[in-house]
Amino acid sequence: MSQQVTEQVHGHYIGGEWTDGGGDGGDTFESENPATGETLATFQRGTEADVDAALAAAEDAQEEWRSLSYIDRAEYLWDIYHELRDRHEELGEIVTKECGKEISEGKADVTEAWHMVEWAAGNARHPHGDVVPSEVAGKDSYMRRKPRGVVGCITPWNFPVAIPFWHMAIALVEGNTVVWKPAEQTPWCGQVIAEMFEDAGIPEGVFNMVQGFGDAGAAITDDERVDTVLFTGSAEVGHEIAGKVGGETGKLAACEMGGKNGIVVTEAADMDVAVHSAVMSSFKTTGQRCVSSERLIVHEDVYDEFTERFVDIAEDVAVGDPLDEDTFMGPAIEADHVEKIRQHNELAREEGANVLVDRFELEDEEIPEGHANGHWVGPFVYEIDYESDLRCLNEECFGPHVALIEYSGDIEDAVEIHNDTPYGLAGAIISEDYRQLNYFRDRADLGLAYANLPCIGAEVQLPFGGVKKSGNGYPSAREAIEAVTERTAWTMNNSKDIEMAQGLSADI
Ligand code: UN1
Repeated sequence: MSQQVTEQVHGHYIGGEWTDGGGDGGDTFESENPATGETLATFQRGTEADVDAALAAAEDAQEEWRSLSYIDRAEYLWDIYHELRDRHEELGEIVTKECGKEISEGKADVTEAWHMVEWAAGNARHPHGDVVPSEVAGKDSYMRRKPRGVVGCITPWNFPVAIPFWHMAIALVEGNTVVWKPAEQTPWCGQVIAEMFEDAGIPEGVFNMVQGFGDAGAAITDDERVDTVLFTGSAEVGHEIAGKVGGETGKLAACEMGGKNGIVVTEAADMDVAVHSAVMSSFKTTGQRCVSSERLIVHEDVYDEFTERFVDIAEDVAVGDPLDEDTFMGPAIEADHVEKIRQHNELAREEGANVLVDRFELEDEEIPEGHANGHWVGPFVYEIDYESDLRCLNEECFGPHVALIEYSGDIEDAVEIHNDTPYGLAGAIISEDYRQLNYFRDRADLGLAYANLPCIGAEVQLPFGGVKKSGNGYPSAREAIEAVTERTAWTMNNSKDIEMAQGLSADI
């Protein structure tokens, strides 16, 4: 399926075949362009039976796939790498049309996807274990990896191309087979990715894609044939998944799930860097990254200057057609999400916010022609006196909703406020004082810490995950390997004698 919008109902990709989309009279759902409200395409809604068939196919394909060499498995991914690069512009536009991110972000999503594929496939030619010394001279010990088996991948709409590859490129190169459910808001991207696997000739059953909603996702994560779940999305769903794995199930999960990310601007900050970083972090992707910042914690000495400059930009920042290169913020993903953002804005007011910018409802003239049905929201900026239990400072909005908090005292005081949320994913410090930077690095509760930068835009070769409510494992890059492989400690005797470690007697 290319850029063409068709009447056809698109199916699932299971066991190397496309299901007859809609042909069996099953439920369907539509993908919508959030900037215009128009329907992009229609998809079959996955049922438990579809998930069952996909898991059966993934199980059947396991033995043959894991028997290939790493390098042979990676070859299929290299084909996809080239396709992602060759179709960069076209795919970037599809991302933008389906999830509403402005076009440079749509393209960056595709770039991030091929970076991950490059990392995972390239990794096939790197060492995959450790040689470990033994206490006994005649023994050799190695740490070897083997695939866990079937990996279930559940991915969000906000990075509809990159995040599926965070999960799947690594799971597949490591020898697992995959059942994937794309987000229900971005099935078109799911369709295109599945076509890429088909074009690459991946053996049947190795990669399976079932379209659908949370019920299809739960059918994947609950099934005992799934050995590892890789999940990126909301804390609510992530914790439900994390609660169901482990223990007797023997199932593993690596989940990454949201944040209430903070940027600390100290009295030693460069104001240009501070304002620029905060604007990028709070409003890029219309605040809909799990790493977006919703709290700006600013020292009293620079608070007025920072606030004035930040507010000026928030008043002015271009919200509009995401396909237009001059746009900074596209729409929110869907009508329900606009409502959720409205409720967060209201909550802040109820809790005593002094609202400095309220562009929640755009002026008519701000809405581009032909886009009246888009899900528009603009920046909402407020200042509030810090109190630990304010819900607006603890609950993630996932929108262009940002609190300014003035602090006095030292970096310790700023970090105390920074850490006072249930989350801990990403954050930044803006300061020219290296002691403050290092203190933040070591004491801020987060997985992705930035100095003098926005807190968005992580590169794929870094661990991506958080602490507290934000994280449970790292479903990306090197750390994801831990979730999709078993380790075998392999010890070999090079002599004819049995000699034991720990001084254990071998006499019989
Ligand atoms: C997300 O926010 O949901 O670090 C993922 C970033 C991107 C990934 C974001 N590489 O902003």
